[in-house]
Amino acid sequence: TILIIGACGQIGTELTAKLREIYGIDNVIASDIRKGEQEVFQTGPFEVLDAMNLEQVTAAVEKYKVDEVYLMAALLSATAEKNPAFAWDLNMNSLFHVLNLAKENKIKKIFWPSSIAVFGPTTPKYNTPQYTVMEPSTVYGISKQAGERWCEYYFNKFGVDVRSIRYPGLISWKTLPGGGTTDYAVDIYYKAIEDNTYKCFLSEETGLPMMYMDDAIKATIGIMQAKKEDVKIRSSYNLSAISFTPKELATCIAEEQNGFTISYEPDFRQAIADSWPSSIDDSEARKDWGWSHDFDMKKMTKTMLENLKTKLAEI
Ligand code: VAH
Repeated sequence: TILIIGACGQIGTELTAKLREIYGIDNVIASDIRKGEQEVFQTGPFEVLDAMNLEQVTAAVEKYKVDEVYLMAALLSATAEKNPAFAWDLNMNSLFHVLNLAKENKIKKIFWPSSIAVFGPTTPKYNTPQYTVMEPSTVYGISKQAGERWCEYYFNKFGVDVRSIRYPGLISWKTLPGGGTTDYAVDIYYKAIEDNTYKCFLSEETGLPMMYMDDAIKATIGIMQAKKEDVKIRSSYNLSAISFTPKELATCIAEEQNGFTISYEPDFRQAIADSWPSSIDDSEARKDWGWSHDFDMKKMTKTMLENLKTKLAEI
């Protein structure tokens, strides 16, 4: 069976649905610090557990005879800046618990998400390579860089089969994101439908690597289904799909949404965004385990607006 820790988050919600589609509802156990209201959690096994509590995680692994764990619980970049100590504790202790369960052969395989946040202001900003200078300047980025080092260490020293990808900013309509810097690219679609205008908390030329959620879910399951020997990088793979600035995204939305306008009021998240790359080279993932993305900015924009119009009409 599969256990998803942090199942109620922006990625976890869609990951739960997709994994249950593939492996069957009863083979995919959702868990989070509290039960989510979304439809996907009303059917199928759900465990309320604290990802930092080893006893609770171990109990769930034993109760459901878990083989694979997707550890999706974490504080993201903006929130982590406001709670550095808690962010470090949650992001790292949850990882150690799962790595140690695998080291003790209580689970067989782990997915752990890293992020483009592992890169910092001294990293080459365009087409950032897989191997490069990484001096992350955010608490979240520091925790993800440290986590990558531990994943590679547990693979090399104890043969733990942990697999990881560096997510770019993720855009989806099913579940709101939680405390990220790239979340402007989700907010903008809601505001386009509600107000036909958006006040952006990043400046107009802030280029960032982004991806539609369906592509992120495809990559997550793709790397977990890859043959073990094909997963050659055991820190974390660069992953990329599209890169754009708020201005480019607003222009794309205005083509679908007549009269849409944007204004810019950068806040504390501007400094976080400025420390990250604008575009990523993910050729290693494409070479090693056949990664490819499906959504470009136009297709994502049409899909987001179409689905959000329906979702917001229901409220
Ligand atoms: C954040 N969406 O903004 C997350 C992600 C690359 C960005 O880590 O913190």
